[in-house]
Amino acid sequence: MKKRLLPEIFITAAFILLCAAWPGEARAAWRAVGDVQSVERRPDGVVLTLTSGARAAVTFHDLEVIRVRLAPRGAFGRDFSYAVEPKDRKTVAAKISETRDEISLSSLDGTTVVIRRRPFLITVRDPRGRTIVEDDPARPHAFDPETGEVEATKLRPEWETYYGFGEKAMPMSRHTQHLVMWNTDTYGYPRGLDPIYQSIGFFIALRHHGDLPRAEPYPRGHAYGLFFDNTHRTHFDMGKTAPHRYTFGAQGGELNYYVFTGGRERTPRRVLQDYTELTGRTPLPPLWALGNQQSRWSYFPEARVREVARGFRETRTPADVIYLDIDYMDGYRVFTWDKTRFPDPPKLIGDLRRDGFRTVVIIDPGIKVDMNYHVYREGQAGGHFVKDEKGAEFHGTVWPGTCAFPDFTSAAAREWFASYYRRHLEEGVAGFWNDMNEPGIFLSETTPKPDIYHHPMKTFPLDARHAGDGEPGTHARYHNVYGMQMARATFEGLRKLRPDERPFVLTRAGYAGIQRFSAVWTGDNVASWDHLRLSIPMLANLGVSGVPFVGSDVGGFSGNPSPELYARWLQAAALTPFLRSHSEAGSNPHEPYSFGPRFTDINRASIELRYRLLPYLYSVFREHTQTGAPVMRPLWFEYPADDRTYLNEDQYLVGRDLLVAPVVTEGVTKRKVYFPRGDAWVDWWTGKRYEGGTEAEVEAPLDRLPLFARAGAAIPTQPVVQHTGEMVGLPLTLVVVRGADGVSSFYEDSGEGYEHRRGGARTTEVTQRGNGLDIARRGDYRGRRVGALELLGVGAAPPRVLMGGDIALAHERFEPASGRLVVPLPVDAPVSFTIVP
Ligand code: MIG
Repeated sequence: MKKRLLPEIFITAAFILLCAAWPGEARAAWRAVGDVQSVERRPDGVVLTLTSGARAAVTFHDLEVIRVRLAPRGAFGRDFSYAVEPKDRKTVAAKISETRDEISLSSLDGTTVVIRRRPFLITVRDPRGRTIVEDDPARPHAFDPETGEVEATKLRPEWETYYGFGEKAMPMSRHTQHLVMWNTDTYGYPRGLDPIYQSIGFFIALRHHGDLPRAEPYPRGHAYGLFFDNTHRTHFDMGKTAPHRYTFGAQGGELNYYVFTGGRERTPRRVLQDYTELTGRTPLPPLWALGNQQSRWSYFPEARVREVARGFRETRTPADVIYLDIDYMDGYRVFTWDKTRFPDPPKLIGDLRRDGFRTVVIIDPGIKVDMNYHVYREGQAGGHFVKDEKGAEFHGTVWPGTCAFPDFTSAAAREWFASYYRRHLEEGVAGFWNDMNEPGIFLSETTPKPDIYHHPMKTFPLDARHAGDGEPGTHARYHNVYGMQMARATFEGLRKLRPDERPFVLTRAGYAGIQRFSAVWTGDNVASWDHLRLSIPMLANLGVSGVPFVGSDVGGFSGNPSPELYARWLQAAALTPFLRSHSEAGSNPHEPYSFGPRFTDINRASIELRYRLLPYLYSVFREHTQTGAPVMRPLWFEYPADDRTYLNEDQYLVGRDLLVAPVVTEGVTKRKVYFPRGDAWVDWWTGKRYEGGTEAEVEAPLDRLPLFARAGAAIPTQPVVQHTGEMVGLPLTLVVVRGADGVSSFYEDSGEGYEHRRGGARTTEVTQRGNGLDIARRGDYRGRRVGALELLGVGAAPPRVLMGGDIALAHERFEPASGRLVVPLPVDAPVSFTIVP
């Protein structure tokens, strides 16, 4: 590799110039796509030739999903996408009609696309003829023939808010923001920095309709979704430049986007269901991966790892996973061990496993250029590395020094790389953590930490060459999928090597569809209150971008949290889908038991709460596999008719039934909580009832996470365990939230493997109607018995619970302070109860 050691000042100047010269300003070469010249009918839509020479295909991808493809030079590329889950697709018939001015396509359910001919403009209408989204007539689809850039602009109604876009260090709604997709290693990213690690060009638009006539059959919030599937550097201007429009575009490739109308419901739920039908869902993770995870850069040597594990068990702080960061390797060579620090990995991993800990190790993409290193030698011999513009092996500097990089856009390279996981699996490693896969590289040997956020040299040169799975292309084209394809290599490799186990993969970079392969963490955050606050909109928006298994480094990766900040962070994160503490080398210890005895108790309680609720959390993961709904949900996702939820970003829902309102401000012991309209909520700790559509100030002493359960719900819980291995056979306690009728269900299977796909699963449905409580079961899996009912929110005079219609249950226990009536059930308890007030 040419060593390009530019003086810092020059780098900074180049960076500023680069920003200033970014497109959008000089529009001289831009051309509108023009008028419709000819129409070619297809079963699912039309292909249009436009006067600029561009061609557009407007088709129905599904009844309520419209696809627009626009090739500026008139020739469509191969129809291939890394985002779209490969599966057989039915063709959706479109009814096509033409007039002098318009072409209109309708699907069976009445969703309609109206295409204006002069110039080419698209409007999407719902089955009742109302506009969902339309092009801005002042800015038709356009392209720049010199640079290859493409762009589309839609009208933006007042008060339309936007969510999703994957991982952004931004507030809940992204209206009036300008966003860029270009995966970037952004150590210690400040709020607002963009882009960061992930590129997901999907968003959900939500619009409040104000007071509508009574005849209005829809809820007052209407949603639709848009996914721009283009792997080049893309941008989205969501009403920043002009509030009445939004624009999205890319530096190359086709305009290729989908509009999700949300069907008749037009709800966020429906939009996300359709988006995840297209790009896939996260399969059920192994149960242990839902446990508490502990990481650090790095725990070494082996004695330190054992000491940390012991620390958890001795302080009775539950945990399931321990991580090994880069220092376990021999000179940062992936798939090797530092034999001094870790003389006997299988022994260590086996001992940890017997103590209930799984081991996860980090695997980076950089392969040290070293002829004595078998991975490099074999990769070179197989031609598996990314090439430079001349076709020679591309080299860049990362942790090991000079490295070559597997071309994960090649199936052969993916398989080759994945084959090395075999050894680690044999050693007992349970999961893998793919880092630095933006890909990030260092500016030089002397700047080990990438300290300039967006310098173009922080990744491969734009003209480096990739195989592109049969569509060879430059790094400019494939940069944004590199990380996802690495995670895919890992996931698919593990599936093959261990067909009976569910893989656990964690990745930093990704593209739309990453959820099929991996969990995602939000990279190098900071130990600050602001980053704690930011973690909620970041994670919730990842969830509605189709990525459910997400978490942030608890306590903040860089810097040192105060004991209070760490405790509040752990509370806030306790019920997030992926729970992991992680911290930078050189920082103070970040184990939950390392902040003094008082905080050890507080932190233990946060983790215990998670373990109590694991049966519920697991059920919510299962729900994701069925509907695409996220595990961690922003309030508006469930309550789109309540516009007071639209900008809420310091509360979240776990599934449908739990509302979490963490404290994210220093020194505070109360906070305001908004209860979304449409349900009543019961305080988890006091049993106090709050009506939907109201706000209340609640007590939040340092040892309490404000938590509320939806009236009418039934939530499966279990006794505290030290790790998921202790769950087997433990009876469940069903928390029955009083105060409304309702139906909830929870899901059980063995927590590992694939028997659940062959009938080894069970769903339990719990119905509360008036005084009746019924439990119904579906499925063959022999799950755990309900050992007790816990009626929450029962008030001062507790009811009596009768088995069936008559026999009163003995041994009831009433806890007035927590508004709970605990009713132990005999082994042969029936499935119907009467609750007599
Ligand atoms: O250049 O592996 O985001 O979690 O501890 C830093 C060392 C590389 C960045 C990851 C961080 C990890 C660290 N890595």
